[in-house]
Amino acid sequence: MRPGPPLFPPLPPPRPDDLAGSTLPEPWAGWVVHRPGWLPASESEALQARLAAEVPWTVHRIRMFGRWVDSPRLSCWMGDAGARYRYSGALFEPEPWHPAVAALLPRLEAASGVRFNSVLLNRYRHGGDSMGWHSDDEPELGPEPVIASLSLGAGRRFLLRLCSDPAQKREWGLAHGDLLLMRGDCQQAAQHALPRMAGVKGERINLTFRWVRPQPSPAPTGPAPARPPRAQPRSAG
Ligand SMILES: O=C(O)CCC(=O)C(=O)O
Ligand SMILES: [Mn+2]
Repeated sequence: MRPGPPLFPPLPPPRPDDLAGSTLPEPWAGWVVHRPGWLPASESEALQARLAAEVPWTVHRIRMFGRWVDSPRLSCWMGDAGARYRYSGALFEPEPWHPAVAALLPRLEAASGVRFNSVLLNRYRHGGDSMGWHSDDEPELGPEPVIASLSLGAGRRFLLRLCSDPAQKREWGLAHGDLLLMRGDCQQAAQHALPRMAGVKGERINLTFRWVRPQPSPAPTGPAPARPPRAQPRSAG
């Protein structure tokens, strides 16, 4: 594990370019920073191809309405040893850093103003893969986590809605190489989702970098284990 990051990194001060050109009112403007094309296209292409081929992708089993179900995408939890993550009723041990992701980490940290010790990778095989409404509000992320999300591949819609009034929504288009930061009390006050998009044929990989408080070893009674992906690509939920 790398030495010495604070348990809960402070919120970085807004940078001059964070709000430049943003037409969003508060609270959205304070929650989300979108930097289109943050990673140059040639780097994004090479990274996407490497990650698709070399990451140990699995279908995470998640708890929904009291049942264990396959999540509708492929995933991989990666990070420092001890950066375990409890998510949708399951506890995930981190895979070791992929060298290409580790090489990116200092740039992500410089762009975000905080340290990260882990990343959730999600692979959306086509427009039928998705992520439902949720907040990244697990206790090990701390009270106001800064989450840096890097998108590679097919463009997809990213939605945010208020917990107090779900009809109030905002939408961002996330394209190849885009960086999106979520911060402040975004995870307490809002939920986000990556909806299905019927017309999208291409694949997308998304990496959400986080700082998780290192967790003790799990009790022997674990949740349903993740399993390798099936050959057939379509999934329902
Ligand atoms: O794929 C995305 O853009 C969102 C991913 C996400 O919300 C997550 O990993 O928690
Ligand atoms: Mn999320």
